[in-house]
Amino acid sequence: MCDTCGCQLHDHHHHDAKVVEVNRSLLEANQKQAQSNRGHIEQMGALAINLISSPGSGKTTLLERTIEALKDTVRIGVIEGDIETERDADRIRAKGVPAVQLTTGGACHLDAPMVHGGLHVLEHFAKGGGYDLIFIENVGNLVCPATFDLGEHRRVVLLSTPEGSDKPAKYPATFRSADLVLLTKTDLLPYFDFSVEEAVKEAQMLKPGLQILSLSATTGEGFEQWIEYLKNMLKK
Ligand SMILES: Nc1nc2c(ncn2[C@@H]2O[C@H](COP(=O)(O)OP(=O)(O)OP(=O)(O)O)[C@@H](O)[C@H]2O)c(=O)[nH]1
Ligand SMILES: [Mg+2]
Repeated sequence: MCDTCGCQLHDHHHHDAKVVEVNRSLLEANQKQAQSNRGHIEQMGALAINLISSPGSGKTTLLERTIEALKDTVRIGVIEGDIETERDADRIRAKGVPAVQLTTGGACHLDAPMVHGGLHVLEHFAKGGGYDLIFIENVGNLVCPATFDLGEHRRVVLLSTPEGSDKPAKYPATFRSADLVLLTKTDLLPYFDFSVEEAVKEAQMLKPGLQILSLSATTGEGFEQWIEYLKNMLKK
């Protein structure tokens, strides 16, 4: 494993058994904290979604439109992960929803201890009685976030049409770990060679039965299925 982020590397990178040992215990500690985060979130009366994708696939834009659609009926809180800047949290706050910005200062993913800190800050900003749904937008990266449980209840992976429909098989750990895949920016389908059929086939080859929805956060095409997914999740 990579000793900065814990991602899977080939064995020849690390002959040192100690490195492997340290990474294993890091991941075990992360898993423990993630489990505790899940309990914490449930105590808050909420469920959490971890959003993962490459930089720019549309995670924050998805959240902006989701907030517009749900904010009168669902109490939403957002934890934003980025290497630097407060930009994404500012975009969420502009929609009238509490947002905490976590900056990793270089790390390519969020981990459970960071999210733990974020949850405490989010609790502090709760307006009238807390949250129903907490979104955790991970650092834009299709590799590193896969290994780190943050304490979410659902993991949603986005793949946007300009990125190419061959990506699921190239980033298998991320797509295999998804509960739902969103094929985003469908309004751009006429301009790219993205094949929805290929993307669906590749993702479902990695994880049989994986649920996949297509949408555009710009035009709103397909958005109602996503909103339906969230409403069903909150019902259970
Ligand atoms: N055409 C089109 N553009 C979109 C859509 N969704 C997002 N975008 C654009 O894509 C760009 C990146 O969107 P963001 O929402 O910032 O992407 P992100 O995944 O949050 O990016 P990072 O947080 O940097 O990883 C912006 O210019 C958006 O306006 C969409 O459905 N259609
Ligand atoms: Mg973003």
